[in-house]
Amino acid sequence: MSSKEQNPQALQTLDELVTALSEEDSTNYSDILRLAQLPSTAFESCCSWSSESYTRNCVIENEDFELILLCWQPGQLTPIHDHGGEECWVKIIEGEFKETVYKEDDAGILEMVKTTESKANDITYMIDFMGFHSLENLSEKKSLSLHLYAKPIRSCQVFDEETGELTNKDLTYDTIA
Ligand code: CSS
Ligand code: FE2
Repeated sequence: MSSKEQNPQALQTLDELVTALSEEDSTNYSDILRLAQLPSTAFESCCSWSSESYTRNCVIENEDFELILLCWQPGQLTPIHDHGGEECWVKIIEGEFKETVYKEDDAGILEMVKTTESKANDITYMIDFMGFHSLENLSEKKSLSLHLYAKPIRSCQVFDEETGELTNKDLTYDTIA
C-alpha cells in the first residue's frame, strides 16, 4: 500500500513538501514534516559526501525557511551549537542518530542535560531557550537527515572544544539544489 493510500495527505516528493511548507506558517511545520513520507531516492539529487565532515545540502532557502539535507558518514558529528535564535526541526531519513543537549549553568559552563537516540522518521525540535546540542551519526552506514530552520540560520554559536569558548560561525552549504 502506498503512503497516499494509507494517508491521503502524505507528502511523497520534495516538491510536495516544499509547496506545503510554503503555504503554511511555522506553527504547522511539525505536522507537515510528519506528513512527509519520502523514499530515500527522493533525496538522491541533493546528496554529497565528504570524509572531513557531514555535508549541508540546500533543498530550498527563502525568507521564511530553509530546508537542508545533511549527509553523514559513519561517526560524523556536529560541534555543540545553538540555532542563531531560530527554530530547528530535524527529521531522520536514514540511519540512527544521537542528540546530546547542553545548557549553560550559572557560571556559563555548558552542562550535558540529556541524550536522545532517533531513527528513521523520528522528528526532533530545538530552539535556543532549550540550550545547545550536538548530533552524531551512530550508524555504520551513510545516513541522511532533513533539517528545517525557520527562519534560515546564517550563523550560530559553536563551542570550541580546545578553547572552551563559544564562537560565532557563519553557516555555508556544500551544495545548492
Ligand atoms: N544545526 C546543524 C545541524 S544539527 S541541527 C547544521 O545546520 O549544520
Ligand atoms: Fe542543530
